[in-house]
Amino acid sequence: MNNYYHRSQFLTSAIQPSQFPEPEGYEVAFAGRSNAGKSSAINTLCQNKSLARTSKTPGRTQLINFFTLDEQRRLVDLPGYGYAKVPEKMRLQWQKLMESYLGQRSNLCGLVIIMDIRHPMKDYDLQMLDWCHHFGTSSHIVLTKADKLKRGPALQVRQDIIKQCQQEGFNTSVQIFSALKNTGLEDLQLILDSWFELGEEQENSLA
Ligand SMILES: Nc1nc2c(ncn2[C@@H]2O[C@H](COP(=O)(O)OP(=O)(O)O)[C@@H](O)[C@H]2O)c(=O)[nH]1
Ligand SMILES: [Mg+2]
Repeated sequence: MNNYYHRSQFLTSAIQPSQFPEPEGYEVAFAGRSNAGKSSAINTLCQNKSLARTSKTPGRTQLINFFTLDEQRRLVDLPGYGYAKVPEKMRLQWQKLMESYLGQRSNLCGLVIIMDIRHPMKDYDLQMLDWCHHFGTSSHIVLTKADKLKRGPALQVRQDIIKQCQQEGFNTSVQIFSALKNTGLEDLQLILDSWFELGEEQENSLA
């Protein structure tokens, strides 16, 4: 396992594209519905309980948070979506910010889509998969809170989603995860490692 996950540090927050840091090194971004367990997954990945803030009430902050792992690698916490009470104006702001990040970020090497295993593949999750398909971005689905289901049913949800993605033409991988039990931590790190490596290889082949 690569230890750079344990060296994570907050870099900066952006509320609009002009505040994005220079696209240096490689970034892996995390998206997910509010309250799906995105911040908890990032904290578990980095084994740092206070890195990304977690809360019991769905947040309204429309910020993109950037974290560094080392000089070459970053994690990006995208604003949560699908919170029913968000006014239309905020939803449009969210849409614009997400599109400008996902559509234009030159050093983005993959998107992790966090879903509550009990409520997977909702509208906005499908929109994320659609965007990845459209922009040619690698994607990985993390079915979190797997501790809420028995192992058999949890694996069945994963199988069903793999099948659904094949039918829709989405080229994505799918895993189960639990921030509470550290389930699937290594699987997630291996996917991210491979994306970071691929990014480096592609850059070297252009040089
Ligand atoms: N049982 C269980 N609860 C979790 C897990 N991950 C997150 N939660 C809880 O779900 C709620 C939302 O988590 P958070 O990480 O803040 O979600 P975010 O809005 O997607 O960033 C919090 O109360 C967490 O404690 C998990 O793997 N298992
Ligand atoms: Mg969060």
